[in-house]
Amino acid sequence: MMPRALITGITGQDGLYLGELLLSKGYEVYGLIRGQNNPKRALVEKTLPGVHILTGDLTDLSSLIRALEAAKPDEFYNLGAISFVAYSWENASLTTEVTAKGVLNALEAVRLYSGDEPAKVRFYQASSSEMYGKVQTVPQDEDTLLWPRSPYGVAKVFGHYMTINYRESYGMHASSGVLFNHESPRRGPEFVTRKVSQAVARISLGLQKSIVLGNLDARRDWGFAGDYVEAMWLMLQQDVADDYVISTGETHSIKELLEKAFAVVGITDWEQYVEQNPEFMRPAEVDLLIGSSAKATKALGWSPKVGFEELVKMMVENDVVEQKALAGL
Ligand code: NDP
Ligand code: GDR
Repeated sequence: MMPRALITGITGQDGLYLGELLLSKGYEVYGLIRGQNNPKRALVEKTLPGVHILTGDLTDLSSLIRALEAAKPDEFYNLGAISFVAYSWENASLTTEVTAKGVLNALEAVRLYSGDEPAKVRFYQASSSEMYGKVQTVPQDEDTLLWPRSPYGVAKVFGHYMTINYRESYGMHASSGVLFNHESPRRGPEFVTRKVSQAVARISLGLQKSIVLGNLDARRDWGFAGDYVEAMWLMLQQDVADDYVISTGETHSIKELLEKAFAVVGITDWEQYVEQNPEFMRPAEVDLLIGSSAKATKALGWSPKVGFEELVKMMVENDVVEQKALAGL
């Protein structure tokens, strides 16, 4: 029998990579899409041939139960969220409904669907390094104190502990991946890596003069999304559910990101193309993220394959091709 998986957030960066991974492993893949006429549906169907689309929303418990009844999954990957940290201050209540309470709805739907077999559906929760916020130790691992700094981070902490609580209360096979930033050519353009790779491509083609950013000193542990979805899958293949940090163990500032990205198109004096505007500064910043994935390496045999420079090169080169085509060059 083919294994079956249900993915929320399938239209997002990780949903597409995870869908590809699971299809390549012979899974029957079901994806939850929200909205009456989601513009990304065509992209999902093109990228994931054979995927089954179900409609529903994390804020609507009954839609999740119906999706479970239709998909009858062995594995449930909860990737859906309002995921843009900056937006979460402007829409804190909505972020809480989706990114926090949505996790409770997903867990509750799986619990109700599973009846007297609590571990029937293996559950993955997309937790985040944003939960560390005002970091207390370096590097951050599974035991580091959580001190979130944004409504998004607070919502993720709720989802994280609720996942642990359902595992401990009901015996569900529920795992959390505490994933550090991961990027790709599929990353949304609002996130800093893609904003930079698109701007660098356009500047090199003479289509744009400069890029306007916020804090250039923040440091992130950036990996490749394609590597990170492998870790999600590995977590659900374990006999016992657990929580794992997934990271590269390297940290780089936004300035270093700019330097490497401009270097891909042969520009070394990158400072002259960069402006700063308070509009892109956050009310509270996460200054330094660097993770330790020693537990995942030991227990799951996982380690990242793509390094920082290779990732930046992949994204800039992709955007040069994409921006050229868009501009008809
Ligand atoms: P994206 O922002 O690319 O995708 C988010 C997905 O959530 C989209 O498919 C979106 O659908 C869906 N979604 C939004 N609101 C709802 C809702 N009300 N009901 C159902 N689905 C909804 O995120 P990523 O792919 O980058 O990340 C995947 C998950 O991992 C997220 O939970 C994110 O918070 C978390 N995460 C991401 C990290 C990263 O660096 N990428 C690091 C750590 C955690 P739609 O297209 O309709 O908007
Ligand atoms: P982050 O990613 O908040 O870490 O959350 P983002 O790329 O938005 O910001 C990273 C850092 O860059 C600084 N920055 C800017 N960021 C954006 N978006 N735009 C700018 O113009 C800009 N200038 C500077 C930010 O201040 C920040 O320090 C991502 C999301 O995918 C979350 O969902 C996920 O949980 C975490 O990664 C891990």
